[in-house]
Amino acid sequence: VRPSNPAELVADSRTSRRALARLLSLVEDRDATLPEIMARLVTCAGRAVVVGVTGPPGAGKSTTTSALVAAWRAAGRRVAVLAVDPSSPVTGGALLGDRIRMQAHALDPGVFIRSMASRGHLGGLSAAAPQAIRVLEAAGFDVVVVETVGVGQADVEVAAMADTTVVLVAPGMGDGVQAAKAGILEVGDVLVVNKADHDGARATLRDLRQMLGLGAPREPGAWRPVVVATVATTGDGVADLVEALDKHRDWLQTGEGAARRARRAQAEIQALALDLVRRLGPDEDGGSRLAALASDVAAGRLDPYTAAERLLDRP
Ligand SMILES: Nc1nc2c(ncn2[C@@H]2O[C@H](COP(=O)(O)OP(=O)(O)O)[C@@H](O)[C@H]2O)c(=O)[nH]1
Ligand SMILES: [Mg+2]
Repeated sequence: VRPSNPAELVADSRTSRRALARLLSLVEDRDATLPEIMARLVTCAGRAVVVGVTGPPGAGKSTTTSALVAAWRAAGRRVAVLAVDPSSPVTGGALLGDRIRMQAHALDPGVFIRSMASRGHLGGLSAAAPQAIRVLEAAGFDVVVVETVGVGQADVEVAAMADTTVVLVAPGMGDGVQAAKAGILEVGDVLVVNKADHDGARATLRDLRQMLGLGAPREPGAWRPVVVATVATTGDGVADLVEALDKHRDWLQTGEGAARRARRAQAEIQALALDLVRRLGPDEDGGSRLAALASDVAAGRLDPYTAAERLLDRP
């Protein structure tokens, strides 16, 4: 029997992968029970460290994530990985390759890996990802990794939802430059030059440090991005990356962590509020109010600003 009521699903998600997977599908499909589910998860907020991993396709995000998972597991931490493609409504082939790279952890009960698409979400994954993170926090994971596929605006937004954002580039291919153009370097708390076994890694490191202006003065107490070189396939440098992430986590305790989470909640509330307004169509509750206001505006009895205010004035 498949438990289907929200209370049971939430209770079971700590021990049953099936319940957890079902909850994430409900998030993905923007199910009507989501408000109730989210209400049940309120007290679990902030339990996990959320690490965003982004960077150009092929730079080694999945391989690096897999190496990080191994390191965290060795330290006894439970890890969930959310592989998301913000630009695609369907789970694409890129994520299939990720699954293969994560296969080493497939049988570990302390690891949960899930690909997610933006089905049904008007706000795309920018709206769905925070809810998926809430579900995974409630299920008892200590670390939630959100890996995005590329360097588009949506990828940057999703990655920036994390407590700590890792931006990964590889030598050559102008990856560093591409990342800089996409505005992705600014969101990186930790920058990784992966494939350090390739020619040009040193030049990429230098370019990156230059682009970041690492020597430039910053506000006192501000985080100074850390640049790390790794070979994800062999694990070289992964310990340095783990150390950089731990250091950032400690820095977050100074108050910045709470501020980041509040900013993230703000974006989440706005996305949900916009979604609610958009759904005040003819078929939803409030639709008749919209129809009445619309005919008043069309007939010249009411101005549209007042109508909009009245629409938001929910009973
Ligand atoms: N030589 C080398 N290859 C790597 C390294 N990291 C990843 N790769 C390879 O690069 C390819 C893309 O890696 P993947 O993790 O899927 O990249 P993603 O698209 O950013 O997730 C795979 O064939 C990996 O085996 C590395 O440090 N050195
Ligand atoms: Mg990948």
